[in-house]
Amino acid sequence: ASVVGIDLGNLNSKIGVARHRGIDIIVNEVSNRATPSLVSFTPRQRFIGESAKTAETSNFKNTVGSLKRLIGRTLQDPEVEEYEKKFINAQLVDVNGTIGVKVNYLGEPNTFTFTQLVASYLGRLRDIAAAELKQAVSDVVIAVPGWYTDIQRRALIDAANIAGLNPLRLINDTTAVALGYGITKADLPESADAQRHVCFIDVGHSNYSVSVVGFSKGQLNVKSTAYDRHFGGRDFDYALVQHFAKEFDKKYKIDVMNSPKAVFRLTTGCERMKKVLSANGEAPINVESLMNDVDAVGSLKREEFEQLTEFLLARVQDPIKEALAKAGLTVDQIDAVELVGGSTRIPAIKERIQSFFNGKTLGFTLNQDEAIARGATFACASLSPVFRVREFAVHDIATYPIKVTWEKEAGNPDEDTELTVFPTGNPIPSTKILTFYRQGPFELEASYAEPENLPKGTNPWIGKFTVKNVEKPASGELAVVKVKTRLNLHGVLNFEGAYMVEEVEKEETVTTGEGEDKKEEKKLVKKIQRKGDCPVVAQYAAVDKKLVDDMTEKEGKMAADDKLVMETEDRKNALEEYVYDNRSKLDGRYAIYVQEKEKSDLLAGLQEAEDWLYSEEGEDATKSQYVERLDKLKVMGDPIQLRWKESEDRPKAASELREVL
Ligand code: ATP
Ligand code: MG
Ligand code: K
Repeated sequence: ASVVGIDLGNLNSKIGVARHRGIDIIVNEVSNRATPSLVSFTPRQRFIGESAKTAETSNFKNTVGSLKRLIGRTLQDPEVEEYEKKFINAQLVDVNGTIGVKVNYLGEPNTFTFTQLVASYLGRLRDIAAAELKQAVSDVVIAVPGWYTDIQRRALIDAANIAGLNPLRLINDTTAVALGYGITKADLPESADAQRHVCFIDVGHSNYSVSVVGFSKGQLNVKSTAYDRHFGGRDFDYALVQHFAKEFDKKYKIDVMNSPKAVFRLTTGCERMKKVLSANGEAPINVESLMNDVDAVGSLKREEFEQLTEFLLARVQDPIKEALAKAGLTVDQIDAVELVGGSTRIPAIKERIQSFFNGKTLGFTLNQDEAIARGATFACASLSPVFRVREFAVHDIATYPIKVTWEKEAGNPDEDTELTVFPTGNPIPSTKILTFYRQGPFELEASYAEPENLPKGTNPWIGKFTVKNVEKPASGELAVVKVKTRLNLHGVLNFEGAYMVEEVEKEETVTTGEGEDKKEEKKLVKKIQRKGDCPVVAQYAAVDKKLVDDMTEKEGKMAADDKLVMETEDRKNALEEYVYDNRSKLDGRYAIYVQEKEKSDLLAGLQEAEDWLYSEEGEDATKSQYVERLDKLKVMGDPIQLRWKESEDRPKAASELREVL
């Protein structure tokens, strides 16, 4: 089995693998360590990752990003309208109550949910990892924002399963960073009472997370987390887009904001400018044929950039303040501050953070772009049975409190009807046993206890649990039913089962007294005894298994189609290459090894193949047609090549022989 960790970023994703010498962040097919988080659809095939990015400008309406933002959401979520829409060029649609896109694929309109899109994308990452490891990839740990809700986590697990992956854990982004930090530190305090407190700050493309973590030897304890879910590099880019749209409207009389394509082009230019401004006091922008054939140019000073983005910069300290308050720690009690995520390169962000910490030195000891993937890979290694890593306990906490509610039992008027089973800060994972006194079957519902803190529009309902076959005991009292609930390693809530118990009196041997007074006595003691499991039915706010199976089948078919398109392309290229290669060599290096008749036959064959390749039929033929044509030419051409090759090798062999003599 392989060990793989994925940082599913909104802009780019990174993949880590564990090998016996350590953890490596691996490169994709064009040798990049980060792979664009994009899926695109064309009349012929899908492009995913790097190839989707390459084709984005010409196919931007059928290129879909924001994958991690929209999985598990609905089209009606007010946040989609308010924050997400402006970053998406594809048409958003509702698909059976979840959000999806409508794109042109294979010449027809098609809809896909974001679960499917993420599955397609994870499939690409899986292939990149498999190519690097030269083995099939299944076990993974995927990093997610700590603010992901139950339904987002379930959707991501579905997506991973659709891609044939087995997520051992969804790990919260900053927890992954903390794990990567802690596991390599040799000097952590021995005692858990003298923990080292580190504040981790991740500002990425779309979101901003803070966590305060206590470290001691062999363990980390997440103390608190805080988020700004709508704060990241893309918001800075968009502020620049709005600024230059106005400027270019004045300067060139073009209405950029009303042309999605122009906004897309301008965004690319603005992101570049933003990065240049991190290292320079002033930067140019230059967008060729922005719209109406206008080549737009401009420039901006860093101070102006900071003024334009003050509405964002003013929010930088808030999550840090909140995280410290929740952890009950002051700035002075924080031993180190570690920054990760691409947007912590913005000088003004660094300054605001630094000033919050009264000038404390900010740490960049972690690889800013790769720390999450690295940590996720460590987590996968420690969960994997095939890998031995140093023991390092990760004590993470729940972000949102979860309550369980039920109807009052008729025979028990004083009974409460709800309980916050997993409060904020509850450890993850965690199992709790609830006790109910019932005279018959009953239902429980789980939901988030503070819906106002969830991403806006999230349905707080998590699931329903029906406990059947509950009967009053012969004694006439209420049955005592225990229900097992678990917040698992993914941060997902499950009802795991129910069983009845009864109180019985049992004879037990009890030891009393000490020394000479020591006596053994038989006594009747009351004991709780398990009576047997109740049949149960659990239902969650997730797509049902049948739909996941359908999506798995569809993904498998699309992946197979893509593979066939690529192989067809490959065989077409091979045929073309054979034609050109042999034609030029027949007059060159093969000339003395070929007879006149052979040569003219082969040349005729090559010509015929070339004509066919450029005909309508040959332009777009099947893989087997290209293979067949190539094989036919090889029957004529390969013997000639062989003769040449043999005579090339012969003198070499002779000279080698001479040397030996
Ligand atoms: P998210 O964490 O929101 O899912 P992500 O993980 O893909 O997104 P990162 O890779 O951490 O995001 O960061 C990407 C962001 O960092 C982009 O907005 C990018 O423009 C920005 N960025 C990268 N380098 C610089 C730089 N030198 N100056 C300013 N911003 C930068
Ligand atoms: Mg990130
Ligand atoms: K292990």
